[in-house]
Amino acid sequence: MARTVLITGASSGFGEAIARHFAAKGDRLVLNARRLERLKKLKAELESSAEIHLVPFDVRDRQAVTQALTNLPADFAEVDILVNNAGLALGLEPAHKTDLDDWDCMIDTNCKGLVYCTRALLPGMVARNRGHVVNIASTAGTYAYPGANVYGASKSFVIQFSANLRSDLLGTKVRVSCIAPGMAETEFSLVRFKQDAEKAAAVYAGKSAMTASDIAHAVIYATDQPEHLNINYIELMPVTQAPGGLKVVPV
Ligand code: NDP
Ligand code: 8X3
Repeated sequence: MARTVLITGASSGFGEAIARHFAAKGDRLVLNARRLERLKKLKAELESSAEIHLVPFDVRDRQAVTQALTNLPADFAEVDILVNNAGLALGLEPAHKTDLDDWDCMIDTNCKGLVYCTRALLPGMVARNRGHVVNIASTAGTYAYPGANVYGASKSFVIQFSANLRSDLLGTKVRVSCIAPGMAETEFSLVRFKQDAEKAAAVYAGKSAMTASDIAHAVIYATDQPEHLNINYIELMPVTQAPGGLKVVPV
């Protein structure tokens, strides 16, 4: 039976790939991002295989999130799967040199936006005793690297929020999964380096990074399990990436 899947950040990268994978299964989609033109293009492309409704809001806008998600059209209102994917990193400067506005934006998007979307849809899932929240974290939420400062911390928040949600929902049939990817080639670095395409391309050059489709496969795996089974956490990296170990340097 077709499920209703709401994906935030569906205008590029993982979100777009996740939308394509669910559409191919014939699921009903509610797609969010700020860039409406991109969402419209994706809708036009996928609507031969899936019913699609667009909700173009900024996840940082609490009122807009609540308004859109608690007033979905009847055919899309019973969301079975929420994929909290919208997010970003800004900058790679050490903590003492970063722009505080970048930190605000990452916390507002990656943490607050994710909880606004979750909070808006959870009551319906619990009332129906059916649903699945899939949160996109990052390996940066577990392994430190220079310049990850607030980005990594925001993803630690996502990992712990997912675990705590699961505790709150114990006793219901609502599932929670957290997917933590390492390096994947999307527009992520273009956003991190504020549209510097050369700098962004250098991140991936010769690295055989994962693709957005690799991450979509993990989301599909987590959401296709039988209803008695909860995938708590999936961490995935390209073969070319591994945690770096502890360092000691003279000061
Ligand atoms: P992209 O930049 O390609 O996609 C990010 C998506 O998030 C876009 O659709 C963007 O849409 C949306 N978005 C950003 N801010 C907002 C906002 N305020 N409101 C609504 N939508 C927003 O990057 P990825 O696909 O790589 O990133 C997706 C998620 O995966 C992020 O949470 C990222 O942190 C995480 N991640 C990425 C990894 C990577 O290596 N690429 C690895 C691990 C995790 P729009 O601009 O139109 O609003
Ligand atoms: C994105 C992956 O390694 O650039 O979350 O932080 S990384």
